[in-house]
Amino acid sequence: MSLFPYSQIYLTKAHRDFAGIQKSSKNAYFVIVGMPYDSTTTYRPGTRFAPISIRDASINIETNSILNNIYLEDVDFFDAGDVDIIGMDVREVLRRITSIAKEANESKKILISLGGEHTVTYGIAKGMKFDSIFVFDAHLDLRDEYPLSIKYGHATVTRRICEELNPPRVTLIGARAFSKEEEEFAKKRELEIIDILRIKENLSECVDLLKRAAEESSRIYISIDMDAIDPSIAPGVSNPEPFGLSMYEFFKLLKPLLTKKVVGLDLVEVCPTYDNGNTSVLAARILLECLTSIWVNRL
Ligand SMILES: [Mn+2]
Repeated sequence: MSLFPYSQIYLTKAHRDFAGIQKSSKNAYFVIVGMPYDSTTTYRPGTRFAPISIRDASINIETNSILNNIYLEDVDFFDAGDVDIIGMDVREVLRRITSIAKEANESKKILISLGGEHTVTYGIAKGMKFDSIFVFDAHLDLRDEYPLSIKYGHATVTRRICEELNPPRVTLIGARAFSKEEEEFAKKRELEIIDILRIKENLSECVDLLKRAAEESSRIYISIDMDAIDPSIAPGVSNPEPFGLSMYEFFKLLKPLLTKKVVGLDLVEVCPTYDNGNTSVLAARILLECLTSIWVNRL
């Protein structure tokens, strides 16, 4: 039986598998899917090239985990390739992504998605069952429309998730760039925002808060927008914002969330056309640490 009996028609095998390792799809604990979409991008285009670029980077780094005492080849994952969505209408793109997320979720595989722009997260979240979503992002992505009249895009994604999917817990981590409209919506909806100043001034308090939030959750979804990390470290993103997370801060905040409760995780907004190569390598390293962390906590 194929992993994705229905959505197979929407997937194209990548020319390289993540980390150059391919295990059987049947036994895979994780399934990796590329989502090369960037048609709503308003500033620096090119995130459609991220899945290829991150896979290329992943075969050029060592497979040992920094956070866990294991190697990536000890983890059961399967790289299913990329969804066929480049340049398509956003509603069709989201429909395809949702069908894949739903199948992964129903077959009890943890879906690891490689963006693409942040918009893909809405499609994934719609196909998943979870009660808590944790979003690492410099931005709030809580605009109602952006640009005017555009409802489904990279700057409205968290707003659509809140309004249409209504998860009980929404936590935004690393925020430092937003409009008045977004701030008002966040207050009204009582979203938990762990902003950058709070992190810089009291990291351990923020880590404890996330630990508690993870304990109180039963099914966790994680979205990592690479622009949460400081652009001096991760320059290749579509909308860079100064004063971001260091790698130490990022991993300290992320680690307590990487439990057996995770149902899916995405890493979005890597933009190879504006990268010096470092951002894709960093993305590959982050994914390796996520896979190994969730794996060691699976029992
Ligand atoms: Mn962002």
